[in-house]
Amino acid sequence: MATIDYEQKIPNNVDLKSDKKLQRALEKWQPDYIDWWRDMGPTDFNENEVFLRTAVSVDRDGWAQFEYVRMPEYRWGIFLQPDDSERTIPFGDHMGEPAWQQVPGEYRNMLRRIIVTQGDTEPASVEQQRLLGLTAPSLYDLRNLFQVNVEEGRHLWAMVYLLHGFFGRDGREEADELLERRSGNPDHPRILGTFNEPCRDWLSFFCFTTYTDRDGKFQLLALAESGFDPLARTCRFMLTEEAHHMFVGQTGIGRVIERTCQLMNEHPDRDVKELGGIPLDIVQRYINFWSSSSNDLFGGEISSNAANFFGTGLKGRANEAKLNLDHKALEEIYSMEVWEDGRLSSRDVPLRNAMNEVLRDEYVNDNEKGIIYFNKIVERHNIDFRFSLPHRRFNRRIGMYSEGLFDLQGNPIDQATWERDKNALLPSREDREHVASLMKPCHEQGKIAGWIAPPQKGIDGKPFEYEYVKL
Ligand code: BYC
Ligand code: FE
Ligand code: FE
Repeated sequence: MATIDYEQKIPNNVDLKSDKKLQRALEKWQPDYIDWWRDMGPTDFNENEVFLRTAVSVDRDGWAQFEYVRMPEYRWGIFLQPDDSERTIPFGDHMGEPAWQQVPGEYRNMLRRIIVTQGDTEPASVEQQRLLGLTAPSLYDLRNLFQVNVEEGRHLWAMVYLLHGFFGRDGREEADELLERRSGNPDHPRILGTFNEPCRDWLSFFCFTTYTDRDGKFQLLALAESGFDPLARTCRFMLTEEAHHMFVGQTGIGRVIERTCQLMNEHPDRDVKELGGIPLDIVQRYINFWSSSSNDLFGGEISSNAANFFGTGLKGRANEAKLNLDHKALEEIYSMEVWEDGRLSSRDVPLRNAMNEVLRDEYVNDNEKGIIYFNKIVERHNIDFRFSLPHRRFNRRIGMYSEGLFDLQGNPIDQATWERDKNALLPSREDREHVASLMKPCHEQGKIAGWIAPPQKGIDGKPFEYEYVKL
């Protein structure tokens, strides 16, 4: 079993103690990380004991161990999927060559940029979520928030390990900067758009963990195929943590819907808002916002960066090695609707240049499944409302569709129509104020706020009423 050495100051399964130089670099960075956590993490709960899971082994089954931990004492560390010394590069121009164990010199800058971009999102999300604990709807939810937070912290560690271990001095500088940029700070923002958006209420949190963490899932799947083996193995282990983040989001939105449906059926003649629930159309608008913003995280539809990432073997498609595909992707074309001169038309793009769109296709598919789950809930309550996923062209800031305005079905609309309809498409100020008005903490054991249904089960076989956080 690939166990993790918890005797070390930095838990790891990469035999850190025999690499003194790396150990020194990480030990120097660690106090800055803890300072950042105490400053920019869930500050008000650093002294509370939280029922958290920690990785004990990196094998598929053996990893979850639950215990009470104070967050700043969480055993952040460096865990890689055990190596497969036979692994070859599964795609691109170097396909079939042994996977790189060191940074390929000619791709160094590109690789570092990918790792920095990935790394930057992790602390950003912790910053975005840092005040949510103050308004948690239950101890169960509070604990899930903190579980997500500590794991995103560990994902930062994962990228810092790569920067320190493989990039020398500029890697160390990048690692320092990962603790210096700040979500939403106009002078020193995080790199990608969504990670600068405020996430002030729990409906936003559930949408974030559904849609933004799911971008994380697909980006990690693509990087898990990387020809740079340490990155691939790091991302494989991160993916095991990611599933829980999306569970929190998906079931969180589902529980909000569940509660609203209950209120609607109990009081058919009254306004859900007055009953302290979140109307379904507001939930839909939050979904519209976070899913469209997260669509941007896949980059432009036609991208020479994406073509280079693929050609060089640094970033593949999701599950590349397992799928029966032309792994060179040199001959194929991808047909897409392009937005040019104010109209849509069809164009064939060399597949490598369309790799962002290929990954976004998978993402959109997964998002569609989530919508089916939401609709099952409203159907079960016999309520005449159906959720839908906005078209990928809707509300974009990145890529060619950002040049136009589109409705939820992806049809072009003019500025006047957008202005007229935008409060029906995206959360309005009124929507946000209503949601904000419901954000009162419910920190009492076994209790839950009125705008959300309790979960079907608790964590690690414990009941919902369990004391998940000792306040
Ligand atoms: N916002 O060729 P283009 C996660 C920039 S989430 C701002 O179209 P490319 C997590 C782009 O950088 C997963 N800028 O895009 C989730 C480029 O800049 P330069 C994070 C953007 O490079 C929840 C320019 O626009 N991982 O783990 O093919 C909680 C033109 O770029 C954005 C990764 O992202 C944007 N949305 O693709 C915690 C994986 N999009 O060169 C964690 C690593 C693009 O003009 N990153 N730009 O300065 C990548 O693979 C690529 O950088 C991207 C962009 C897919 C993000
Ligand atoms: Fe993450
Ligand atoms: Fe995540």
